[in-house]
Amino acid sequence: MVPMQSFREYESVNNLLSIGANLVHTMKKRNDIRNIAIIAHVDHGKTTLVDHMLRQTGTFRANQEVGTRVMDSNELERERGITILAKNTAVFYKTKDGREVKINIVDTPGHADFAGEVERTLKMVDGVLLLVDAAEGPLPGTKFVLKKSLELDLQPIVVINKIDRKDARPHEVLDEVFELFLSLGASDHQLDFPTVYCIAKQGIAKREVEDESNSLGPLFEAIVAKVPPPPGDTALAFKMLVTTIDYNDYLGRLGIGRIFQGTIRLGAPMKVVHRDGRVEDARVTKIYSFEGLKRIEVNEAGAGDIVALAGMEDVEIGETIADASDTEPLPFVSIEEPTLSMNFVVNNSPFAGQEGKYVTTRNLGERLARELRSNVALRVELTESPDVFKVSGRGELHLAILIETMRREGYEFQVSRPEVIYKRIDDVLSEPMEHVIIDVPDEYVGVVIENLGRRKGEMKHMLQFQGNTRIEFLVPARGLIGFRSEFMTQTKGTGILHHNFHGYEPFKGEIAHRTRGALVALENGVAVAYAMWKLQERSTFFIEPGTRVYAGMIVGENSREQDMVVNVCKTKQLTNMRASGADEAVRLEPPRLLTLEQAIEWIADDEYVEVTPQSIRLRKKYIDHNERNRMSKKKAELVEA
Ligand SMILES: Nc1nc2c(ncn2[C@@H]2O[C@H](COP(=O)(O)OP(=O)(O)OP(=O)(O)O)[C@@H](O)[C@H]2O)c(=O)[nH]1
Ligand SMILES: [Mg+2]
Repeated sequence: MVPMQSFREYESVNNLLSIGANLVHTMKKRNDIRNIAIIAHVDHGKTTLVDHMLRQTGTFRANQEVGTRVMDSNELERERGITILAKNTAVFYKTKDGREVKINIVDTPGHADFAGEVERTLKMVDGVLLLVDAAEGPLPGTKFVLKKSLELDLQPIVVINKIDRKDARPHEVLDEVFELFLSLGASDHQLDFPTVYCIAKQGIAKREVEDESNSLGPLFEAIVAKVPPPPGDTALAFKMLVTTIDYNDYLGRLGIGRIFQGTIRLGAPMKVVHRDGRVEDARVTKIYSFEGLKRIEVNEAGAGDIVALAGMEDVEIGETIADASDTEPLPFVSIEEPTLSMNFVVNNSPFAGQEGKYVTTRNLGERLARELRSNVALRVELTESPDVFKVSGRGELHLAILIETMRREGYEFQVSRPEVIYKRIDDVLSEPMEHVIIDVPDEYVGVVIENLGRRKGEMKHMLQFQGNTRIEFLVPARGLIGFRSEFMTQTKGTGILHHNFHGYEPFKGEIAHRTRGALVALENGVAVAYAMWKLQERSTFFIEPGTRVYAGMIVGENSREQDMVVNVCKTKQLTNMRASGADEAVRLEPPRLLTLEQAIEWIADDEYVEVTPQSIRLRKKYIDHNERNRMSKKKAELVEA
């Protein structure tokens, strides 16, 4: 391990460069540090690559049992096998010529809904590893993250990953990547990117596909050689941009970011420059530097490095921590606006308060306010009703992950159907559009085109290769709600669907949502197999026998368009059959138990999903049958008028 004193060392780049480079002359660089982010479309292998970067730089003991995707440390990340939050780590790499270089690495999520995580963290780095799957090639996510990093003029290293795949086509994919750079208006200097071929899963990197290699050495060498060292004048007044917030049970809030200039020492008085212009006093109580999966306490840290600071209770993402002598804030990146919103509503169902720990308006409001402090792409607005918060994010998954996280923390609440966020652009009503790429076996092309056509999708390209077809569409974001599950069924699980935010376009007209009505429970009670059996010909159930239900709760889907009120609690008279629970005498179709995301996609405007630590229930907003009828009549009259 490298002693922390090495932070004080820096080399000025002017020692290395020719004397003619006057501009760089005054800019000191930390040649012992490189700061990189790993960016890609979802699943192209970022977190797996980080595993091996950690392993090959001695992060783990020789005989230590280490799992895969260690950076995906939170529970939902592990369950879903995707990265949700961008995270920092660092490794020390010894170059071929014997220098020790600290490489700060940001592992970013590839899923479009978490793109805000990529945007906020790119300010920390000087270069990016753009991973591209050697078989899939560049996909919408690749384009999005590349565009963001080209805008910041970060040095790209293209990593063609998964060259071990049977269907790998690394050279073609490299051409496609080059085309993508061109289409994004990359400068000549950006087009001159270095390329590395990888099998992240085995920890192998090569400069040419034919090369022999059994390590990531060539990748590390490329990082050290091609990514510019961070500017790092440790003699200037201290300034750091906070790009991540973390919590620590003992220390409270930690601000994580890159030190742009100067040096910070433990206990030093500092100013927090808030985004609204307020300047607040603070004192640094702990300084951590990153090393593998650990954070190491240090007494001081200098420009160019990425550190975590404790002692600034009120600091937010995008704010500057600075020395009193120069409180001019550092510029932050702009984060793209949310495209989808949902109402989070205090639970007022008959079962309210029975399963959750935090159920009040105040609980919900405080939790959402806390979320805003680190979830930069999220927005929360108050509404006319104190019990309703309008929460906006970058997609269904972005919001679903928040809902799932809160539910696991003990919160109980209801959510409404997601709605896209419209905008008036030049006085024209406009809506968010998604760039969709679909790969399907040829036989499903027809159904997919038909389905997306109904959803106002516009086909842009179609390409056939070896029995598969790749089709590109522009589809209104609202048309994609509920599409994924239909698509999976229609293509018998063989289809692959990718989409990313494309931009706003004029409103495309009405899109029909659900074609089937809800099956609504008549009265409070416990669902009985016998009653369900009598109804199952005309419906699909979302609950199992034995489930507690309330009047107005949705228990399934009707095969017709209208809602149908049913009595699922009615027991058979005359016989001595058991009143509830599974019953051997009746054969019930297995219910369609909806996941949180499926429930959110399914509900209509007059329905809620009720979320508690133990249950996901669907319900009508108006659970009283008479009131509901009155309200829907009123609505129909309004529409007619
Ligand atoms: N065949 C092959 N599979 C790989 C390789 N690298 C990663 N994978 C697999 O690809 C899948 C996705 O890997 P991750 O590392 O989670 O991908 P990611 O880019 O971090 O995904 P997100 O963070 O969710 O965007 C896993 O099943 C990996 O085992 C490789 O070099 N070859
Ligand atoms: Mg990942």
